[in-house]
Amino acid sequence: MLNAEKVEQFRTLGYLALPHFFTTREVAALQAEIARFQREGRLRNVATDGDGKTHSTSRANLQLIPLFDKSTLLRALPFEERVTQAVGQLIGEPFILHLDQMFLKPARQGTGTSWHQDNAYFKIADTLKGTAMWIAAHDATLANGTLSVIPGSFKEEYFHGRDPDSDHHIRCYPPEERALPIELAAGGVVFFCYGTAHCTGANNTDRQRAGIAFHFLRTDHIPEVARFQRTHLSGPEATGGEKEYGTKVAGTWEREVEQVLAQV
Ligand SMILES: O=C(O)CCC(=O)C(=O)O
Repeated sequence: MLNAEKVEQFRTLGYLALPHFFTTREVAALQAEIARFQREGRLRNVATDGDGKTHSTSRANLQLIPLFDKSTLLRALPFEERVTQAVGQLIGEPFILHLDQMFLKPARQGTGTSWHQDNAYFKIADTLKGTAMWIAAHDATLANGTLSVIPGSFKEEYFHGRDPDSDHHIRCYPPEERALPIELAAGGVVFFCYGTAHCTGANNTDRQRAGIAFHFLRTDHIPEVARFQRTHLSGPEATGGEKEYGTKVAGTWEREVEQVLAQV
């Protein structure tokens, strides 16, 4: 359970960092799945050379979206009680899993995801009713381009245009002097609401770094037009994944972790 102070921080500043949210074993399982995705050639470089079209050969921002259909481990993660409890406290119940994705920054060549507010995509009425949970799958530092947020920026709406450094993203130019980089050991998470401006930076180190992001949205804020996933995680429509995936997913996280680790 999050204490009142933490919930209050999310509501007033639009973000909350929780170090050591996942255990060392859980992190090892996440890293093993990332390695499998890489072996299977599933990641796609979305970085472009300044025209929003030409894929860069010198810089890489490797994206994989969605995740639920490629990994039973990652499909189980958002159902985990630690996650649903925290999300419920931060944005209120009931809520859905809105989308899941991963960004990997290769050593030296890794480039960041530019500044944006997720609500520039989702356009929900109250940006505190949706949150990302960004997981540091590896130690995330200033040197390898960890996540930065602009505290309080959910109260402002920045203009977004096409990002010339990505083949499909949009970006904004917020007041960067207010940026707060968040360094976290692997397994730490940052919750940030749909209005919080955020970005990641270049990876200037000799080791790759990945972030895995799940987005959660209160059901009373689901947009009219059907977009992305809609897996009910709490409330009367939640079936533990049976309705969406045809099998009970809730409660399988620990087993999934052990299964992945047994194969390493
Ligand atoms: O990890 C990244 O590079 C960007 C993540 C992000 O922008 C998001 O989850 O909304």
